[in-house]
Amino acid sequence: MAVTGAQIVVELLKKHGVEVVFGVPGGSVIPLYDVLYDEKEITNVLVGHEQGAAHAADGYARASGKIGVCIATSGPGATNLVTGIANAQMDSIPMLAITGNVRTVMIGKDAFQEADITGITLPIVKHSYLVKKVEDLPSAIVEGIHIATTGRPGPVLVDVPVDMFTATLPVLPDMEAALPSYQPTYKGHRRMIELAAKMIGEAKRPVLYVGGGVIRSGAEDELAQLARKLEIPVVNTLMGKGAFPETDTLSLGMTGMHGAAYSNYAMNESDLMIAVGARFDDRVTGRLDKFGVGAKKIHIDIDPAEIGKNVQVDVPIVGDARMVLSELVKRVKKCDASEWWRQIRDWQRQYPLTYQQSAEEIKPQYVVEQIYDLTNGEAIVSTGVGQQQMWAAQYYRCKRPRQFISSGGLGTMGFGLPAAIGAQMACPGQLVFDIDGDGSFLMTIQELATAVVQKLPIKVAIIHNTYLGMVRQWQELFWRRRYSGTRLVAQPDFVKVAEAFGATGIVVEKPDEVRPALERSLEVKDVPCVMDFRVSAEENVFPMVPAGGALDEIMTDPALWKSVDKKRSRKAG
Ligand SMILES: Cc1ncc(C[n+]2csc(CCOP(=O)(O)OP(=O)(O)O)c2C)c(N)n1
Ligand SMILES: [Mg+2]
Repeated sequence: MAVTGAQIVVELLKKHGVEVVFGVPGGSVIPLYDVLYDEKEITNVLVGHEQGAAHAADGYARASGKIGVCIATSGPGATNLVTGIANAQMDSIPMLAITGNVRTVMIGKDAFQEADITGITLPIVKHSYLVKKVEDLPSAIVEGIHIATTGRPGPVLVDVPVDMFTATLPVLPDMEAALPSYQPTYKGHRRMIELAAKMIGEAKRPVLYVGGGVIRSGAEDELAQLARKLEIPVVNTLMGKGAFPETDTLSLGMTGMHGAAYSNYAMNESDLMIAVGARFDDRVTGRLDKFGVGAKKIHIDIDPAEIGKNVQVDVPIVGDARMVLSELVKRVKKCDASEWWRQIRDWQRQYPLTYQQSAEEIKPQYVVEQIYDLTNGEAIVSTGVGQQQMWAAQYYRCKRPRQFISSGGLGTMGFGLPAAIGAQMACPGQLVFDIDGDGSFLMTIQELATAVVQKLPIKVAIIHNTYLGMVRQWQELFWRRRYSGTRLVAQPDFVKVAEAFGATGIVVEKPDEVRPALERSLEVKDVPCVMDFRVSAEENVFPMVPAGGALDEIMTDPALWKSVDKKRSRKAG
């Protein structure tokens, strides 16, 4: 019996293990939605805005390790996906975005709801297809999934004119992706691995610098073996949270602009950096000409384009982190890093990650600490973007991969709630917290309806500081407190908003109400619980490497102790 393009898409999604799709229908995708209507094996999640669909697919992928799928109609539906696609591209998230388009004969005629979405997204996808013949539809889906999920993962867009959904093929082709020119390198070069092992053997102040690539590759066990065998410090990026347990004595936690001072000092003073699945992002390196000048560098990455992109390295190893680490670990011996550890422990004592507690005002860091304590560090945590994201990263220490779901590369406000929806769909039995900003939350607040319909017991902790706080912090420190456009003057009553959507809302105004509110939220089943934490308005995220500064120019909270670099912080303040 003949099959339609829409049936082909759905059958191939099922064949590749897709269990949930997020989207909004429209004229160009009605045939696809019509097939989904009868489909038992795929949950069809209607979201409020296509950006929410892309972020939910992204959150689903991050939490599950599987591909996330989103669907949008032609024109505005497709363009609404753009931010979410760019977000997935920057953080290497496997995603399939299926868009409808106007009929093939109408393409290029400025037809109603026509947008050149393959053109628009060209720089922000790993690959894309515009299907012009129904014969090409099966390979576009199969190859698309293959490309999105292999090598360095990323988003693939398949744009399908509506008549391709209704056109038929005599049978559903049984096919595998055949892409001779796309062959990612998984196995690291043996000679390079040997060189790396030798370099590690000679190092006195080595540091393992691990990023999201470790999580994408599933290399956490191999990484832990290497770290434990060598007994050397491990720092992680924002994306690398959970790649190595941040609770481990070898872990120095997050490095970079808002990483712990000791973690940044360790990076800067090291004589050997072993970068694994990390890309020397500017938020990690700070000023490049002062970054790790005394360190040799080994760079393990599956994407050859990352090697030497920002930083020249001594030993490049192109390959899959898991495969490379498992080879490397066989060839190394324990390092003698006792002197180095003495120095690091000293820094840890001198510059701990800390903040000033208050009995009157709720400190945002305290809220995160309490969430951490109550959930025993086991929850899945998504975030918005801004100060709250950095406090979540600093104070919610992650024990396992896929636990921390945050927009790293693009820094997309509004990511938190839809990403939490995707994560909760992927992990129904687990506790999911969205630690969000008052500004960020508003950007995709409509997805509360999605969470209510799907009966998702997500806990939303709004760090309500009445500011676009991170921008305000920069204005305070570097722009003479000229708070232009950063005061959120007319925030809605978040409790009423939550209730209007059919969720539970709790307002929290005093420090001693924080814990009881969180405990109450755990009792809320089947609907989201929105907690409005009225926190101190002008709290800053410290420590901080000023943009463009070197890692050793890190500023600590002037109120806590004498700044590491007094001159700089006085000037900035
Ligand atoms: C979509 C988007 N627009 C603008 C920005 C720039 N930006 C970065 S942080 C920030 C403030 C975020 O405010 P809020 O969500 O309240 O978080 P807070 O910093 O107060 O914790 C802004 C506007 C961004 N990252 N994303
Ligand atoms: Mg805010």
